[in-house]
Amino acid sequence: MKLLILLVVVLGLVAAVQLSKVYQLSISLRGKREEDISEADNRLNGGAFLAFMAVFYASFIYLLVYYGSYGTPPATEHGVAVDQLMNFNMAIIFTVFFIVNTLLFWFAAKYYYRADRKARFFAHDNRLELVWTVVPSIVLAVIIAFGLRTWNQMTGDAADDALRVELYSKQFDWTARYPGNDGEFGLANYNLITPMNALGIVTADGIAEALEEIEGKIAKVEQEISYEKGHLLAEREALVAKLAGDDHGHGGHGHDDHGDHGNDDHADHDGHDHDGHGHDDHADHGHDDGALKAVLEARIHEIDEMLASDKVTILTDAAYEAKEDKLYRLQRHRQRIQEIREFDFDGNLSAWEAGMDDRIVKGEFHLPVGQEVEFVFRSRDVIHSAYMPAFRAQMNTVPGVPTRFKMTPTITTDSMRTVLNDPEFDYVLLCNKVCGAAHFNMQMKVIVETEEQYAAWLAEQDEFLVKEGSDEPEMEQAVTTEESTNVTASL
Ligand SMILES: [Cu+2]
Repeated sequence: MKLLILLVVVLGLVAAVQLSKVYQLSISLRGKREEDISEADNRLNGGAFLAFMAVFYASFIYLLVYYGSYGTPPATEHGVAVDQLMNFNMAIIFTVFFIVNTLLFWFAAKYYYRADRKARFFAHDNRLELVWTVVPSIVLAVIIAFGLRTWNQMTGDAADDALRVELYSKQFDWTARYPGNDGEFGLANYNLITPMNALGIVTADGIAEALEEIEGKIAKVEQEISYEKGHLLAEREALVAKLAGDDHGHGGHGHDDHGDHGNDDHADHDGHDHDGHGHDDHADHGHDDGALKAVLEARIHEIDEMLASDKVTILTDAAYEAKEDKLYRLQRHRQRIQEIREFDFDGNLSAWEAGMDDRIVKGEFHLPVGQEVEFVFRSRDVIHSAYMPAFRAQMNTVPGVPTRFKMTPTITTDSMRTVLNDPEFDYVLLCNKVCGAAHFNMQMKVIVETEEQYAAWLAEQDEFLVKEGSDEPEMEQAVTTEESTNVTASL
């Protein structure tokens, strides 16, 4: 098969070479030079330019008609302004686009080369320069002013009674968080992220649990390191050599228990601060050698037992180093958790308690119609982009840099289904930043509904930390139940 393809390619090349030879021969027979092109050829090329323009415009208009719309009317207050801004910009762009391209292709067709015609030499014109500098400047200034006004509408301060929703992105899904009855989001810290606490919400229990988990990991790695066979054997060999050869050693090298004694000795010698300690010094020395021997022997015995136990590990040098690195990282992680400090909101509500009644939802989240919503965005891993096309809203989510914007939904999901005559329609939150392999599937359903429906839905959502037996969460739960009965009553 490959041979066949190769044959076709080779024969094709041979044919092309032969054809070009025939062409050159025919030119020389007609007595023309190769670069002489007839007027008929030029006219044909000019016509082709016009034909291309027609196809170009037709495909452009086709794309515009089939893909040029969001598919829904704007479903937020600011969305109307965004659409106006978009239409205004597009009107300017299309006008310039059609004028420039028409001139380009039409001139190419009209002024194709003719031997008896000479182009006018035209180097500079101040008025022309002025026109094409000033006009675009004014147009751009208007676009920027209009754009900034709309941008400020979306990103300005939210009203005090605005609903606050946090959208949290990670590869590859979204999580929404509602602040609960206290209206405050609990503090979050990425060091506390565990399978049970995907947002890393800070609570006293959460910190205790995270510490416990990490202590377990540290102990495991420490054991793997201390039971490494090669290192144990090397240590044993060194200890045996020390026992045999170095009876008068002053110690203080290698063993913790003994290190203290050694240090005391040094302090006395260096500081000349005897004050009657000289006596002790001698006693220590006498005691020292015997004690050192005992300690060394104890350690050797310990090593023998470790080597005999089933905990013993065998690691390559690289694996041993990797374990040490891992231990270092875990210890640093533990330190960071220990460094998380408590603070209060407005002097009364502790940030550690604020998170306990937060409601965390996945898959879909709900918004009440006509109520201003302030979104706060956080990201765990890479930059994602929260895109809600029907709301004409988009914002990057950046690890370590919370972002935000506000919007007021104006059309419920039900109304939009009626408007579009599509019972399947749903608002969506999409990731609009190519963030990895499953980026295409990173989405969350958004339901816009009446205030009552929303309240009923919210009441059904679990609070982050509801634990039987502890006071506060129980109280919170009582409030929730009360709230949901109110809702039922009002329905
Ligand atoms: Cu993403």
